[in-house]
Amino acid sequence: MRSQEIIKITEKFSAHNYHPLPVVLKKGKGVWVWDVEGKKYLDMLSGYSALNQGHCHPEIVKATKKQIESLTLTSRAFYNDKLGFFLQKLCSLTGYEKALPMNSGAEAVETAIKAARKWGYYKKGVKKDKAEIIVCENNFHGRTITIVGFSSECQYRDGFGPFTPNFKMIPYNDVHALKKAINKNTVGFLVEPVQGEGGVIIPDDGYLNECYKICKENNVLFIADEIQTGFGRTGRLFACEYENVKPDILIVGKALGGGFYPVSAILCDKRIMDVFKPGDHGSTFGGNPLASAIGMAALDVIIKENLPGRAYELGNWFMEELKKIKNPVIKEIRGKGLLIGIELKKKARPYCEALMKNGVLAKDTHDYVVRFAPPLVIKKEELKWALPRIKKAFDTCVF
Ligand code: IF1
Repeated sequence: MRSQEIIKITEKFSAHNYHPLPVVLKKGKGVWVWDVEGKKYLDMLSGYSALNQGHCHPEIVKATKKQIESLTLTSRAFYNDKLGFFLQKLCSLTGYEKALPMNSGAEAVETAIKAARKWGYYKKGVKKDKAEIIVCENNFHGRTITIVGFSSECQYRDGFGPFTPNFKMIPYNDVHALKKAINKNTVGFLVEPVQGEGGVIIPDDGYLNECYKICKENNVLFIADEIQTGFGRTGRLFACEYENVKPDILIVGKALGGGFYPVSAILCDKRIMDVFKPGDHGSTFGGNPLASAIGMAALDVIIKENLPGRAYELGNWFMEELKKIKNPVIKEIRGKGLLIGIELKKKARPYCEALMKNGVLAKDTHDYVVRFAPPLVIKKEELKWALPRIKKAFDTCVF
């Protein structure tokens, strides 16, 4: 069946909550994907950084096949033979005492919010229902009612109220604003080390470290959402490492499932995680044996193939190459590792359509930014293959 027919069926039966590029993908391998007509594209979005390991990584395929034929789900009403080892690997890799496994990123963010609030009441002594969490303008932490309730993006909130109270919003990259916003009821500061959806916004050097210190001084939990920036994307295993910050609660997702399966978690030490007692929190699929087997394989690939180091080296080189593309429509090129944004003076969508015609798949964010976030297994030759096609898209796309 041709793309157009498949698009028609999809549009007929699917909610219109997305406006995809008109390409119908059928196969993925490494950094490459093919549409139903057999055309090949370089994937420069990687499922929004859930595919750091590339499409259908053979090691993760092997682990998935092995597990899927033995045990996929037990619920947490019983133990299974994979979860403990998965969380042990995750904790030893990140340096935390405990992990709580969930599925989607938003679920992990909600779990972090619950942990911070409960810690506030039972450990910090905040009065019942008074706990406050500080968030940043231009944040993206997921799509639940509580999370969009503290979004600054009108569209994400429109028609979904009323929202969960006690979230305070401050400007991103403003240390003083954090200091001013903290009071005796503040239990946490939730922040993305780089605002991905916000348009690849990178804070000043020292911002995260300064905020971390302020949180420490005020007994406030520093909560890092590394769902998109984690597992090598920005050139370190976690973006917070650039500033020697070890968050009180680390939120992870996306690439933890290697693009095969939704796997997310929060990581923290016992002094926080122990606020959860049996029955306080849960999830049907959280920590299932299939997710755990996939998660272990996904982590092994990140380490064995040195994905953070690759992102660092190739990201710096690629950014410099992109800066050589001189085109008046380009306002700014910014990025960290292989999380790169090209801010345009015009709407970015037509440029993404032109890129698609040239065999490069990328997505616009916040209307004016083209985001380049390829799988971290990408080779320099593949980026070299992309550069003239990216240049051509900018040079030929006149609208
Ligand atoms: C969409 C954005 C990216 C995230 C961070 C939590 C979550 C995400 C930092 C929630 C998810 C996804 C969601 C997807 C598009 C994509 C996205 F543009 F929406 F913001 F990547 F930038 N924290 N981001 O980036 O994780 O529940 O989705 O597993 O909603 O359109 P999730």
